Amino acid sequence: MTTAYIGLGSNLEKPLEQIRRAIKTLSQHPSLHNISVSNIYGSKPVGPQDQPDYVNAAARFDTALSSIALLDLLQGIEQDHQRVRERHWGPRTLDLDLLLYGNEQIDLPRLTVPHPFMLERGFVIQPLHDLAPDILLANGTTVTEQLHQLDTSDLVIITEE
Ligand code: A4P
Ligand code: MG
Repeated sequence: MTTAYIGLGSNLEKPLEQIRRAIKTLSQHPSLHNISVSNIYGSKPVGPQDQPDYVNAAARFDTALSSIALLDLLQGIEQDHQRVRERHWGPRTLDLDLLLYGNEQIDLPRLTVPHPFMLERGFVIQPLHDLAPDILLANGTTVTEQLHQLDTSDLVIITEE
């Protein structure tokens, strides 16, 4: 079993419902065990500003799936949400990013882990902090220390787990 962390994001088609539905799907999946979910946050878009605000969260679970099989599963759930992806860093109904897969460093054409932009993104690090404040990130700092480097003033808690 490997412990994995994922980031969830949505800013189209009732984002909070998208995130809640994705959490339910993940919780009920037979290959994902001991799932825990962060608080759910509202956040301002990073990247193009002419798009709606996001809803973001993170989840942790244990799985016997390989990293690629897990990516397939996550992309399948994105498809089930009829994800529309119009442009890079643009609006989407559901985005599931594999943040961490155990301590593995993965560099495949389809998969880079740890997720390349996670360290600089408050909307990733804040929910990750809810789940695992003390784990070490790729740059050698804890999630708590990394959080203190970031501006999280645009984040608001929508629901507390
Ligand atoms: N891929 C490689 N590594 C991974 C990984 N660790 N997890 C590949 C998931 N996918 C990974 O992803 C493109 C390809 O990346 C996939 O086919 C997969 O094989 P995508 O999500 O389809 O592409 P994208 O959305 O155009 O780009 P990207 O880089 O995934 O966008 P991000 O980084 O997800 O950013 N602002 C706020 N406040 N909240 C957000 O959630 N999200 C984005 C999207 C921009 N701004 C945001 C938010
Ligand atoms: Mg993505």
